[in-house]
Amino acid sequence: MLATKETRRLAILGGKPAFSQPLCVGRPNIGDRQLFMKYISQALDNRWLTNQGPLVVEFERQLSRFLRVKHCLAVCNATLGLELAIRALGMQGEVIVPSFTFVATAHALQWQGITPVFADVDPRTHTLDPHAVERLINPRTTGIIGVHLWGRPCDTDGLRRVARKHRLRLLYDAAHAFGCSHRGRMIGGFGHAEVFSFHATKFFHTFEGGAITTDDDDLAARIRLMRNFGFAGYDDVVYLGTNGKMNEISAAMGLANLRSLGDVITVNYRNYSRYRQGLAGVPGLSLIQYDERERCSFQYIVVDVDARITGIHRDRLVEVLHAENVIARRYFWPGCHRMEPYRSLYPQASVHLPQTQNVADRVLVLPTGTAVEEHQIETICDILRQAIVDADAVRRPLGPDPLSGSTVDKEEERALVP
Ligand code: T4K
Repeated sequence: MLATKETRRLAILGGKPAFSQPLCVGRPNIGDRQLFMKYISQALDNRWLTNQGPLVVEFERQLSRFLRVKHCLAVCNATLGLELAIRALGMQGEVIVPSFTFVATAHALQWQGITPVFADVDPRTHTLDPHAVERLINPRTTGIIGVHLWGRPCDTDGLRRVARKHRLRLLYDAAHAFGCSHRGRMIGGFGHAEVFSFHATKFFHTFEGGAITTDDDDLAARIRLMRNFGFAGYDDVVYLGTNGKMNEISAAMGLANLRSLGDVITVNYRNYSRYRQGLAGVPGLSLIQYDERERCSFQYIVVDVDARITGIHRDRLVEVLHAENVIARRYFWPGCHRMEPYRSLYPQASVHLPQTQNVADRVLVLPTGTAVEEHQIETICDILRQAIVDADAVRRPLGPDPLSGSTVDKEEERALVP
C-alpha cells in the first residue's frame, strides 16, 4: 500500500477542502506592472490605441527577433490568426487536423466552410501521427494543421515529408508553443506558417492576442492586408479582409511580459520539478516529460492516469481535486470529433481515432504558473496520492467509473450501422 505523508480526510469524503480559494489552471501571470503602466501611458499620450500603432510595431519587431523569423504579424487572438493563415494559404476542401486539441483548431476551418478531417495522434507525444495523416489524404485534401500540444513539437520532419509528397500546405497551431524550440530552432519557423496564442491563460499573454509567423514574403503580405479589411491605402481596398488587428493595450502587456519571460519560465520549471518529485513513485500517475535540452516554457503540467494501476479513473480524480478547490482540467476531452458540430456532421470520425480517445480519457492538467506556490503543489500531490490509497472509499459515493472513451458510444454505434 502507498504511504501518505499525512492522513487527512479528503473533502470528497467529508473533510475540509485543502484550499479555501480555487486554484485554477490558466491563472494569468502578471509581469512588470510599472512597465505595463508606462506603456499604457505612452499609448494614451500618443492617442494611438489600435490600427498598427507604435507599440504593436515594436512588439512585432521584438517577437520576430526572439523567434528568428522574417515576419511576425500580431493579431487579436489565435483563432482569428488561424482563420487568416488558413485563408491566406489557400486551404479549401478538406484539411487534416488532430481531434486532440482545443476546439478552435477545428472551428477555424469549419467557420470558413472547410472540412476538418480528424487524424489520430501518437500516444507518446500527443501530436499528429504522420502515418495516420497520410492515410486520410484524398483529392479534396489541401492542407495539414499540426498542433504543438503542450508546447511539445510535432513530428515536423514526418509532416513535412507527407505535405511535400502530396503538395499540401502545412500550417502549425503553435498556441501552446511560444518560447519553445525544436532541434535548437525556435518554434515559429516551421511549416508555411505558425500561429501563437497570447490568451490570458497562456504563460505569456497579451490579455487576448496572438501572432502569425512566416518566412514567406508573399504570404505575409496577404495576411497583412487581410488583417486590416484588405486596405492597401486610405481608400484602397485590394483584397477581401476582416478585422484581425491587435490593439495597443494588448501590445503593452506583451512588451511588459516579454521582459518577464525568463522569470515566469523559471517558476514554471520549478513547479514542474516539484510535481515531478511529488508524483514520483505514485503508481499509475506519470507526468508528461519535456525535452530539457530544448527551450521550453513548461506551461502545462499534464499527468497521464492509468486507471488499471491507480484503481481510480481520471474523471474521479478530477472530482476529488475539485472538491479540494483544485480546479484541474481534462484538456482536451472528449476530442473535437465528439463536440458539436463535428459530432453530428462526422459521426464516424472516431473509427480513425483510437489513440485520441484513449489519451483524452487519461489526461489530467494541473495548476501551475506564478500564482501557484511550491507548498500548494506538495498538497496537490498528497491529495492525488491519498485518493489512490483511498480509491475504494472514493469510488463508493461517486458511483461507477465512466465508460472508457475508446468505447464506441450508442450514437456512434448507430451511425456505423450501414
Ligand atoms: N489552439 C489551441 C491548441 C489552443 O489551446 C487555443 C486556446 C487556441 C488555438 C485558440 O487561442 P485563442 O483564440 O484563445 O487565442 C482556455 C483559453 O480560453 C484558450 O485560449 C486556450 N486555448 C484553452 C486551452 O484554455 P477555457 O475554456 O479552458 O478557458 P477558461 O475560461 O475555463 O479559463 C481557464 C481558467 O483560467 C479558469 O478556470 C480561470 C482562469 N482564468 C481565466 C482567465 C481568462 C483566470 O484566472 N483569469 C482570467 O483572466 O479555454
